[in-house]
Amino acid sequence: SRSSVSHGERAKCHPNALARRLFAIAETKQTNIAVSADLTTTRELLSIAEALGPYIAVFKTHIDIISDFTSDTTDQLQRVAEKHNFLIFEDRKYIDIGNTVQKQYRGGALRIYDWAHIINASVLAGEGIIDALSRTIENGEERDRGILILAEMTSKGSLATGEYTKASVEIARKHKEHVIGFVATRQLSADSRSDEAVPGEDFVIFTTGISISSKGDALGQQYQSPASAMERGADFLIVGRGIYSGSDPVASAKAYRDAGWEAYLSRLEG
Ligand code: BMP
Repeated sequence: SRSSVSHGERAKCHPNALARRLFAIAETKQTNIAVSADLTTTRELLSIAEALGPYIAVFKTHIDIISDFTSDTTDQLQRVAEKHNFLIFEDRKYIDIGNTVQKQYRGGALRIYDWAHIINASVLAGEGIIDALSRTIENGEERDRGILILAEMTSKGSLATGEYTKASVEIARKHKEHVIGFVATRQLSADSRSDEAVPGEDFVIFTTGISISSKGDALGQQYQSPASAMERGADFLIVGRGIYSGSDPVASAKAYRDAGWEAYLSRLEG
């Protein structure tokens, strides 16, 4: 991530076409919000996508929690994504041997490759998982596909730290054609202004565990504020219950968008 550079600049210069598209969306819609739409029916999923579409850059799904899933669920979601110009991120967290994740990504009942622009994977199983997912992208017909490496987690006692997080960055550096960045709580590779900056490297940081009003939940989730996450180097803020669980999700989405965008602008000036 290059936190001192504008989304507009990154939209022009990023080597990956999907990342360019992502930054262009952020710049055009003036939002760095990814809503985590953890809803459990097709009707709720599509209605929140339709309502929040104008205020978000990315729509994050857990498609395996939809109780009435059919291919129509994701066909319709793709239409809403085109209408409101956002990307779809399936938070599948692939974590298995290469041969298995290729089947989980490309096939099965969910056919995630067909409709999700962005997926994520853990490197617990080693570098082969990223190789396998990259090959699925290379052998497929969709060009706008990208991978995020799950480099850290926000849950209490997370073991995704230290050497694991370091290995995440090293593996990402070897797979820059398809790995566009990380799910992490902070900047992981050097800022472009620092001496350690790697020329041409521009990983995108998606940060989960964001709330304006809460510090955590009863099951170990830990939150930080939009301003704190942006200060630590986030590029996109993933917000779930903070947006969809209140009485007015649209008003909440606007509040998170404003907070995230204001923090982004002050970082640019800083
Ligand atoms: P919420 O904002 O309601 O706490 O939801 C957070 C979302 O981000 C969930 O979909 C969860 O699966 C995901 N997530 C997380 O909370 N922490 C992580 O470290 C990684 C995640 O993907």
